[in-house]
Amino acid sequence: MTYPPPATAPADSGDELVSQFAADVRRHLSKQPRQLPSRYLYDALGSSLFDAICELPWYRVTRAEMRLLVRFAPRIWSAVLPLDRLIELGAGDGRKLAAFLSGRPTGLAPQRVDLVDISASALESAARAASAVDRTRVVQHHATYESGLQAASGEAPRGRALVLFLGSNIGNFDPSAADALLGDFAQSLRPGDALLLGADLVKPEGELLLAYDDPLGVTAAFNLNLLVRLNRELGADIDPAGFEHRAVWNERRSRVEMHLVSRREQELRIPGAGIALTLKAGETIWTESSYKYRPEQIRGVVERAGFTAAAQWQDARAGFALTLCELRRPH
Ligand code: AVJ
Repeated sequence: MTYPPPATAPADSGDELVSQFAADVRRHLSKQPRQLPSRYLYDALGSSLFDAICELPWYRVTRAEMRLLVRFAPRIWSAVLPLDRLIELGAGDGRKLAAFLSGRPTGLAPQRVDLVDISASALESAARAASAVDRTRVVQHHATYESGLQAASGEAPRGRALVLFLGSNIGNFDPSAADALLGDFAQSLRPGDALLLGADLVKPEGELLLAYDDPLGVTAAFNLNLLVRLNRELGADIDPAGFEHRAVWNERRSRVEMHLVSRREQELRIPGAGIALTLKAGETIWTESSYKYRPEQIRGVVERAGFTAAAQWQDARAGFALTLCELRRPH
């Protein structure tokens, strides 16, 4: 059941991102199957839990990408120099940015680093990592990828820019949304600008399930925390113990899905979003998709958006690829 939003907005609705949260929760929880957008997993606790996930032996994305960045940073820098702007979308804790920056030729630094993240706590730590670079101005954008990139790329200096879109963050977008997102990047950039894209590759199901349903339960906590956030920010009263974390490999769609499974029939009242709904026992809320790519599919998605894939490096052990792209001239 859906009824109009409350006349009195939630306490912290001065923040535009909070009312966006309410609107998204209302819309996505009313869908069938029920959903919640994965970007809301990253409140302060969610960001910390994600950082913990990156330390788990079963979640190899971050370490694989780090190895590639350390190894190939000098080559990437020499391909993109001279560079005025470095823009990172979804900067996270800033460790990858720091590794990439420390691989640059001595004495050379972009004039400006722009960090875009929907997590305020992640932005703070990424900004600390970037501030170690002398004479570089660090600008933070507490925003979504698209609006953050648009804000960042509109500002001076406007020489060549490199966008970092790492961590397989692209995996959260379904194929048409990934095309639209990269098309959006192309719109905000200019010919000659570069994009470094990190994407997790298809691998055996057993490995994928351990990565998304780890034996320590950290990923379960990360997923269940979304319910805790509904309680805190939208005045809900949900018992997280009434739900179970579930990860499934959807082979046909090439994605790992995370779901929250209701352990019993229960009513969810979310006053800040103006909704109340009844979940059946076993009914799920779909909270995330992590698409896994084949190397040639990565090249396909960037090429369709107007980029040329100039180089691709793979970590065969963990199944991860970094692809360096350049925006083509329109013809
Ligand atoms: C940060 C979106 C790339 O999908 O692998 C980790 C998030 N979810 N474990 C991913 C995540 C569950 C992660 N991304």
